[in-house]
Amino acid sequence: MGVGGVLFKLKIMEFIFATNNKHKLEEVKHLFANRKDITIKSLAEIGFNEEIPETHETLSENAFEKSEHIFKRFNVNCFADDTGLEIEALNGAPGVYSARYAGVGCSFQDNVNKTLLEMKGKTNRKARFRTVVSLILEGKEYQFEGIVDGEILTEPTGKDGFGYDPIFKPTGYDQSFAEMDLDEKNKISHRARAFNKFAEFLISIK
Ligand code: ITT
Repeated sequence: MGVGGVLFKLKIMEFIFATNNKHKLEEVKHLFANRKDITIKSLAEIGFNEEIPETHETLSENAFEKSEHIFKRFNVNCFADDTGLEIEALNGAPGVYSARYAGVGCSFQDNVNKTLLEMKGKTNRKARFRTVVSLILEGKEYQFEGIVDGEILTEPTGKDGFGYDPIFKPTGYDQSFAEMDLDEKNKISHRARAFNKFAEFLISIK
């Protein structure tokens, strides 16, 4: 029973996050930690241990491919995130190929090393992270985009985060993403911006 005898009924929405990236899962769970009406489950929690195909050349198509894969298999509300680091001096590379920039099966460190090599001597260091979230809610798809501008550092700095975080410094800050804790990164990151739109959308349809 709620205040003043009014019965408040909290409608809890459950989503599967179609990702095999444990860092993304941690960031997004942290972002929604205060939203008691939203439950996020990992693929492991529903017993799915396979790779999800990513066969397209845009973040938008790949994000949809991932969410659709899980929706078709489990018929549940779910979402996926496809993210790319887009570097101006490299004509937008690694972009949609960010996960395998240094080759299939490469590590985060390999990708960082390759990026630093490609950027050697380049004075234009402008870059941005872009995330596209594909949400499938009751069988219908919705997308949300988040972007953060910044620059590529000349050497890795910081130990937190994942992927390209040690070489990305967001505009207006003097720390790399890898020097920020989860709370700080979640205030400004591409992923947080996309998921804030996602959260606003869920409120708007309630
Ligand atoms: P899923 O597809 O299973 O979600 P993934 O790691 O393959 O996981 P992406 O296809 O979106 O994810 O690949 C994006 C790559 O870009 C990822 O592997 C990281 O190397 C990098 N990346 C994504 N988000 C990042 C972030 O917030 N900070 C630093 N690097 C990031």
